[in-house]
Amino acid sequence: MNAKVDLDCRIPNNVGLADDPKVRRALESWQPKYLDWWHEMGPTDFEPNDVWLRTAISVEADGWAHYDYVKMPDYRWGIFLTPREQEAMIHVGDLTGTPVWNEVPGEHRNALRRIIVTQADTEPASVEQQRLLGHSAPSLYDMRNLFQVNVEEGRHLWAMAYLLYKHFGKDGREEAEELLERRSGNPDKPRILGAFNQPCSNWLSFFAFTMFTDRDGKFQLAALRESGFDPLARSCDFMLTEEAFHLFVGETGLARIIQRSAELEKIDPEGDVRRQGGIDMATIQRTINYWFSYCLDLFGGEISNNAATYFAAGLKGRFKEGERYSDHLALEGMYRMPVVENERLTVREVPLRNAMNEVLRDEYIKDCERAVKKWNKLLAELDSTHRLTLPSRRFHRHQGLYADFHFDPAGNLISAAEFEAKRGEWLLGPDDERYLASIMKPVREPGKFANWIAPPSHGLKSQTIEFEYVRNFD
Ligand code: BYC
Repeated sequence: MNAKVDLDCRIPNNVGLADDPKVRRALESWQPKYLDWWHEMGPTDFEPNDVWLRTAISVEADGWAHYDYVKMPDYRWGIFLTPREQEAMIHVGDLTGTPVWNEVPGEHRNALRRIIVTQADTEPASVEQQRLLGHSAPSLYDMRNLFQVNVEEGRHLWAMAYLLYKHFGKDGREEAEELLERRSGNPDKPRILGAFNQPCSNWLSFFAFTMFTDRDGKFQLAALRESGFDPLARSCDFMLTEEAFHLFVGETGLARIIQRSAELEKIDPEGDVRRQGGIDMATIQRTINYWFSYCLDLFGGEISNNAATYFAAGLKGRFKEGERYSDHLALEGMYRMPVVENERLTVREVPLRNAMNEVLRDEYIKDCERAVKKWNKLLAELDSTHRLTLPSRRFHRHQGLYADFHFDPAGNLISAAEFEAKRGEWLLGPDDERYLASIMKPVREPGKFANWIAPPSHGLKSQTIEFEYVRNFD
């Protein structure tokens, strides 16, 4: 059932495309449309540059990636599924203990298509959101990381497009085409999920995006890796390998900004970070509040019939379902959830299956809290009195139970007027955007970094910080 890695054909893959002419031809006809999309919506102004990129070339734990200079349009976007050693069993929901599906079961076709299309849609969306950031990159190191993230999101789109072409016939073909037609932030043909239509126009937002939004990706992919639909589970498994680097970019990028801000605060006689050309802690906090709250929405409603159905049918599991849980039916438990009733917060018990979105959101929040703790430790080490926090899960929500109400960052119910009065204090806004745009001038000398961010502790792979990660500028 595992095909060998084929790197010499038009679409590198380990899914046996050479022996599957129908799907191969379909994907080969999608390829030029994908490239047209990349030439229109990718980081187009950097197409002539040589970028020192990682390319996936196999699925072996050691040596799955190759590093070299590549021009982005020549990147070899491939399709790789983690191989199965033996026949796997469904381990989520009502069919636990029966063999996984290698084909889509008719009764789950619509649900699976919807999940795959939603996942797929986020990949090109993020490339679109980030397409102009190369112009204001704080270093060649960071510019290269941005492009690494971009090409790999493109590869994740390929992974999902393959599933659509291989398993969903005519509908799959149409969905794959539409993935290249929707546009982030376009009111007439927006991307599917809210966070993927928000502008990401500066590097503080880019690092918050890779920290918080890519982290939603980590948890959604981890839930889909538990799926009874084996090709989806195996695709997501391999995508997670690449995703780890994107999370590193976000978490360490924010840490480097926080470090530099603490340093600049000490340099300025009045502790005014902006006067020193840096990013003050209040702006960092507003950025965290903004992106974290939009990303909480990506987990869907707190009480969700969709989530219960996906779990029952074995389409989506919990984070590390196989390792962490012994009861894979989840028919018994209840989840205690704060809800608004009669204009006050009260706790309601929800059957566990209906609370699966919330169970996954809990894991996500825990992981984000871990990172914030690390940043605060760094602030303490630098003798800064500032501390960063995550806002309450109820703050600034657009999906689910809390979307119709207003809460302060501590999670207290407040009026719409109170929220509006504080919006500028709590959330990244136009004044911040203007200031951030004013300081984010490109730095392209190898080993040099913009004033508002500290250098990383080391270079990438075997390279130094001074390495020319992107070259061949006009
Ligand atoms: N925005 O039952 P509900 C990544 C809709 S990120 C807009 O509450 P459900 C990446 C929902 O579609 C990971 N609409 O939620 C990161 C439904 O609409 P319909 C992406 C939303 O279905 C960075 C209605 O509200 N992967 O990989 O249980 C860079 C009620 O839905 C939103 C996935 O998302 C929203 N935020 O859960 C690159 C995994 N939330 O059908 C990549 C696949 C909900 O009534 N997706 N709605 O019209 C899923 O599993 C689920 O669709 C969701 C929603 C978790 C998103």
